[in-house]
Amino acid sequence: MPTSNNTASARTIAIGDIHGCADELEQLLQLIQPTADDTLVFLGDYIDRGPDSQRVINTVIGLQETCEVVTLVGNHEIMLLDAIEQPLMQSLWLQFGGQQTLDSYGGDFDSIPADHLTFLESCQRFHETEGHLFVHANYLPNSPLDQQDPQVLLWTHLSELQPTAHVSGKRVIVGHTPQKNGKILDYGHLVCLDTFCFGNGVLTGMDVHTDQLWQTKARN
Ligand SMILES: [Mn+2]
Repeated sequence: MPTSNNTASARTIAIGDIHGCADELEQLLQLIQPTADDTLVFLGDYIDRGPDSQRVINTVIGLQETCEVVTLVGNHEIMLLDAIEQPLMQSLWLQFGGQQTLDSYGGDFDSIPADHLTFLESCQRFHETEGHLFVHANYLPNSPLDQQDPQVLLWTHLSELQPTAHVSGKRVIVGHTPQKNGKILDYGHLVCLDTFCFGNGVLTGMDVHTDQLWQTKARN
């Protein structure tokens, strides 16, 4: 048996910031129809701001039965985990869209199930393949991913820092900086897939080998 990633039909599909938009995520997965040969790389920020963070996490956890799933951590997941460990951080997170997340769980921290916390804690800071690097927000071009400043990886918008090509020569796929026109940002060496789903934008998935795009928008 060949390993799944070596089959001709195997796709690697990156998915941008979901921010609680469970309907858009479910519609996107309907379009993509992932199979056991595919790898989905989620770029982080599953939660906050949008209407149903709990359902988003359920959907992503459930996908692990269907295909390979790589889940990056975003700054919003970090804020939630910090809020649980440090009560002083709670008001910050709640102001950044955490209230909507807490509401989706019924209103209090104790209602967040253990498997969801395990999921959030398991999310990775980066993912690297033969041709691509995946991070939530940004990178410094001359550092390997395991030596990057977490602040840059998780928080720095592309409006603050537009990096040149990464020293590895690999194309970097990021989210985090919302593209309010609903179009991906493509610098060639750097692609941003956060297309402002929780606002009035769309949720984007991209096959990083063919650049095929899928986008969904919930009916208003
Ligand atoms: Mn973010």
